[in-house]
Amino acid sequence: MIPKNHPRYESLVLREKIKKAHDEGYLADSGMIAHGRGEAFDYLIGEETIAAAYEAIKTAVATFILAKNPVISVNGNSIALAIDDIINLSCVLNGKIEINLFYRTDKRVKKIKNLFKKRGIHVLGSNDDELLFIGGIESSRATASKNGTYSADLVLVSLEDGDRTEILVNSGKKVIAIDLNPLSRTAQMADITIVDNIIRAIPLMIEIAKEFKKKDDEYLKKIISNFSNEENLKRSLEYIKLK
Ligand code: PTJ
Repeated sequence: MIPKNHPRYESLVLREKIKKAHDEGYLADSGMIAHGRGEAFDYLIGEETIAAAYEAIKTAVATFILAKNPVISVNGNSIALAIDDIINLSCVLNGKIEINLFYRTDKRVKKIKNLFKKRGIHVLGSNDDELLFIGGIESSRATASKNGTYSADLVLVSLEDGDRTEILVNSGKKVIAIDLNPLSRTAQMADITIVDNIIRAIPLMIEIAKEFKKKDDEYLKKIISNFSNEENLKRSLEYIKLK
């Protein structure tokens, strides 16, 4: 039981969620380590959405709205922290949800699929789906649903190791990454990187999506054309250095 007045209450609650997901068998063992890395970077940005991230979020939402077949890719960590927000985002933005695991086992896939099923949501990427493979990815992350990632024009990835984003980008897909580490391979290779905690980024995306859905395409295209991921990542790094 974490006392509510503990100065690190929020952070400890997230740790509990990660631990629970591990106990329930759908979070990879390494997911604990990945969470710790995220915590460290979150500390460095002051555990708040910085201005650069806010801009990346706006660009990400504009790009998402203009996409034809967008997919939200989920893994053990993203589900443990943000399953309900991810479902809300997929509803607001009409995005499919697809399971994509680095440490893929039938057991983990089944458990994650059931978490969505309990909430009335059908997910792609399970063993019942028509699965294809994206060439050049050596890990299980190569798995791609025929109607999802394989044919998607946009993939939102989060809390991911770095073996997929570059290949997705090179195959012509737009990639939006949520990653607290601006130096990670995923962050560097994505088209749009949101350097923020998934637990803050997704609710903000939902809020902005509701507003942007009322805008015309020209408005959205202007936001996209004013954005440079390289510049944005530099701003995040500067923020960390100067803090
Ligand atoms: O569930 P699986 O099998 O797909 O495995 C997932 C893990 C997370 C184990 C795997 O993808 C992995 O090892 O990831 P990495 O290489 O540790 O990368 C995870 C990235 O997510 C790091 O750059 C972290 O800084 C970042 N991260 C961690 N927690 C958060 C985060 N980014 C945003 N919000 C967080 N809460």
